[in-house]
Amino acid sequence: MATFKDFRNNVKPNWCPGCGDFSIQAAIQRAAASVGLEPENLAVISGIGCSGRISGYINAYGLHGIHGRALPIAQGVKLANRELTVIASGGDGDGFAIGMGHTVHAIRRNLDITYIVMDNQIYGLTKGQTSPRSAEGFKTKSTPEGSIETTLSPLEIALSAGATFVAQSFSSDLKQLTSLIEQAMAHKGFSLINVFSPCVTFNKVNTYDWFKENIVNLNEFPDYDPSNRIAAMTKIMETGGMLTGLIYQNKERKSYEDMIVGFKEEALAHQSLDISRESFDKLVAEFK
Ligand SMILES: Cc1ncc(C[n+]2csc(CCOP(=O)(O)OP(=O)(O)O)c2C)c(N)n1
Ligand code: SF4
Repeated sequence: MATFKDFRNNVKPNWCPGCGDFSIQAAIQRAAASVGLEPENLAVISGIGCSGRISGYINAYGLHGIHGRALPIAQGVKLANRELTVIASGGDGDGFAIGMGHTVHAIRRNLDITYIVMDNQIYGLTKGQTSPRSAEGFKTKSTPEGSIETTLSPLEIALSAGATFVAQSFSSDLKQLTSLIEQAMAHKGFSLINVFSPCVTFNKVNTYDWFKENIVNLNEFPDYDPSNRIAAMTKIMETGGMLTGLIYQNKERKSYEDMIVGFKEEALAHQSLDISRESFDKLVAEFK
């Protein structure tokens, strides 16, 4: 059986020392091993950004795609091979700016994949511009007078879009994050995990200390029921979106794959795609 070390490769991450993304990589490797996966059972598909490099640092199938397009690729991978556990990942710019259209529709489509957003509330790779997750008043090179736009709330959007699994975590809380990734992988449908992941180089406001002071852990509410969607929305709003833990899960709704009549469990590559002469002629006749 694989251990987390089997999900390591020999590529040295070129993230800045202290970047939150290191812990997210470690959490994915630990979770993959603890749910009993082997590297050949996992595909990690990422977008573009510092965060997008993650697919190259994990020993599994991987694809470093294009900006904002991790989800269409990940959904294609899952449809072609249902036997794979598929993780899509990228930054808050990747998923909530250029890729937001895909994010909302992937959520409502509910394919069985896990989407991990590495949310540093800034564009890291392009050297520090304001992202949709930056706070109002946030000053960067792109908003020297401070951002005048409202901060986007991905958790509220996910719930409104019909998400079946919504969680949030902090890269420093490796135990909680690993457990949430394990639960997301076990969930039969689309799972969103938004992870606060400090950018130590460009974001001098949302630092490790700032997150520690502002995060509200769901552990503080022992009676909280993650199957209650209205309670989830209320709690997200009450905590200004700073809630961490498993916020909402709907175990009733079937995944997209399970609703396609006749969609087989085996990967396309394992199926015989031969077609009889009779069926072929019938098909061609339909187009005459
Ligand atoms: C189509 C396209 N538009 C813009 C860019 C430039 N670009 C690269 S990464 C990025 C944003 C990076 O921020 P984020 O997605 O939050 O990831 P981070 O680097 O912070 O991890 C942008 C705008 C690009 N590569 N492709
Ligand atoms: S620039 Fe920021 S997000 Fe990018 S690797 Fe450095 S610390 Fe991480």
